[in-house]
Amino acid sequence: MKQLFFFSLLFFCAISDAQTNLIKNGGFESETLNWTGDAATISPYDKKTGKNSAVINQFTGAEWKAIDQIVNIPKNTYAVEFSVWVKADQIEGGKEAYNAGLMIAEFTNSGGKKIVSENIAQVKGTIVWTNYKKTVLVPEKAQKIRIMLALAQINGSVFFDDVNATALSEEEYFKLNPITTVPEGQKTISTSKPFSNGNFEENLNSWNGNGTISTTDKKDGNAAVEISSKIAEWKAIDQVSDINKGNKTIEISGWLKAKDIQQGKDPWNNGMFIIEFKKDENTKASEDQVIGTVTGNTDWTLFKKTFQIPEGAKQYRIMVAMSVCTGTLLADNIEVKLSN
Ligand SMILES: [Ca+2]
Ligand SMILES: [Ca+2]
Repeated sequence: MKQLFFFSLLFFCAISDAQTNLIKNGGFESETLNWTGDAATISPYDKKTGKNSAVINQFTGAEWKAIDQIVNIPKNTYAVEFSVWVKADQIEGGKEAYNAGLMIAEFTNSGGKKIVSENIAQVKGTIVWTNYKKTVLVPEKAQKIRIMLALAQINGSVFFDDVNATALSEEEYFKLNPITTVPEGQKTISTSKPFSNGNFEENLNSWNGNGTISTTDKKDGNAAVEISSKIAEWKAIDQVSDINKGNKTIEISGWLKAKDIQQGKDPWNNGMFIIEFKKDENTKASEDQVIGTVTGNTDWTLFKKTFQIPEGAKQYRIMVAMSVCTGTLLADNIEVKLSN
């Protein structure tokens, strides 16, 4: 009994841990504990929740004034959802857009070297308490996040409360941010057949959509598929194949390469390799699942995943997509293994 209790406690911790705020004392209820720097003071009069908020005031000089906190990114974190409540009082002037009240999330490697920096909130003038939210994909090699609350070389007052950073696993992330694929009406009618021509040696045979064949840049053989987009729109190739009775799992692998892919408005607006399970032509058997994503410039990279086939799924659609982003995506050697 004792042991059972111990295990359920562990299980409970594992679940709740994924959803907890990575930031300590984000509501400033313990004044400025856990925060570094002396630029902020506690405001018990003007706050969003609880007893306190933190305020950074500056009346002359327009210097950089900030407090910060460094947090570790938990293992298997795919994205971090940031949220903060901000209020501004007379933040005026400043030549640059970043001369503002700011919350910045800087992803760093283990040595503290900056990989990428994202503005979560950026406020000017006078505004009432407003919630700012942004989800950022964790860049490769990122180990820590430095959260900065700042008045960036400008005069005025900025208040912060309920600073939050929640780590999301890949599954949690895509549950919260389901991928919007091409409208059903635009999809071509599927025909019953096994998956084929994943190596693009027969050009675009078996595939639907807007790809071209690349014979200069390929992983293997003579050809790969290339999907290029100059404007941020959905551009993809896809192939629908049958699931046989008794199939329980499906393993999908394929090679992707990104050339100058600029992420679109949403974090998943990248080069993507996706599987969709279907009950019939118009009904999905589950949310779309991601096999891999690429952005920027990458070399040929192998992505491989195994999925349980959802209840009632009769077909699967494999998509290689430029998901509302610009640049060029290449794919080659896509393989599928169904097993019972
Ligand atoms: Ca508070
Ligand atoms: Ca090939």
